Amino acid sequence: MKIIYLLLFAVFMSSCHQKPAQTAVSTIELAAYPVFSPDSAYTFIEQQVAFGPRIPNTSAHKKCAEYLSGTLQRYGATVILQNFQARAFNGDMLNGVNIIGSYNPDAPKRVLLFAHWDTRPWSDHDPDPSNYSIPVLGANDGASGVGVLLEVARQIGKSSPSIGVDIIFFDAEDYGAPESVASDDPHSWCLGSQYWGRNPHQPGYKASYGILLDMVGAPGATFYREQISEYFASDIVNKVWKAAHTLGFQTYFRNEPGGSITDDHLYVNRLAGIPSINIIQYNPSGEKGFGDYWHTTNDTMENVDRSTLNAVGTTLLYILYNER
Ligand code: AHN
Ligand code: ZN
Repeated sequence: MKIIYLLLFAVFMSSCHQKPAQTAVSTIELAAYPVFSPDSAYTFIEQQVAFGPRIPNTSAHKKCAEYLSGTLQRYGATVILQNFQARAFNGDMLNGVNIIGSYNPDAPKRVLLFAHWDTRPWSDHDPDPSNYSIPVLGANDGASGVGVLLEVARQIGKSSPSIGVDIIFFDAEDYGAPESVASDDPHSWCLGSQYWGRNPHQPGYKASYGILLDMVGAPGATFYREQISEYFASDIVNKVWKAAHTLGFQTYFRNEPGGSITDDHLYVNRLAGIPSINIIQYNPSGEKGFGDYWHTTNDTMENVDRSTLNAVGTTLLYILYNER
């Protein structure tokens, strides 16, 4: 009886849901999961970039925050805005906002998905040094992770997985000290996640695990097993890379060690104690580890690829809808 129901469910859902080619027996074990739309994710990235650079204390930043919280709300999330102030390495006082959207708020088992939404005020890795003072547009560095998560939110809003999901867009990740600054402090980055780690939006907030997306939009991006992720949450790295390979995305997800990258997941691990990983474009043997356009004036829409967005987004949906 139960089996028949599940098989009928599978046939019924097949019009709008993906299912891997499987036998009837494993059909019963694998949940249907929504089809990720890379076009939709791409549009969410375009809409962020259209505001211009999203630098704390600017009007584009404020408008984009409203766009992000409004979009999460429109897709059925319960939204909390966490305003904070943080002092940057150069003395600037930043007015930041972490944007938090929750689904199934009462479900005990939760997965946390996160990305940074701010963009870097300086193109300090531009090949032309005279571009240093130009802000990064952040199509890849910032908007891509958020765009994939907005599309995940849109899908959850239509039909939720059985677990709870929290999505956090962290602010002030990319205001860190350039390498040229003597006090090149790793803690000068990730100010929003550091604030949230010390002041969670709910006291004692916990999730089973967390996944950070950072720079998930470049054509031909490679995601290696990042070392901070490996240290705190190797089982989650295994789970995600195994899912990606099952889905055929092994050209993106490389089963080899990557670099150790200070990023928002470090503080979610250390301060909030939630085992978290980073899916980040970083090639440990490449001359430019984060890609040619990282922290340059060329981090623009022309260098965002729907296939990369699709590999990451489809992998996330597959994982969320197979959790019990
Ligand atoms: C450092 O460069 C120390 N971490 C990289 C974090 C980052 C910056 N992600 C995007 N932009
Ligand atoms: Zn950056």
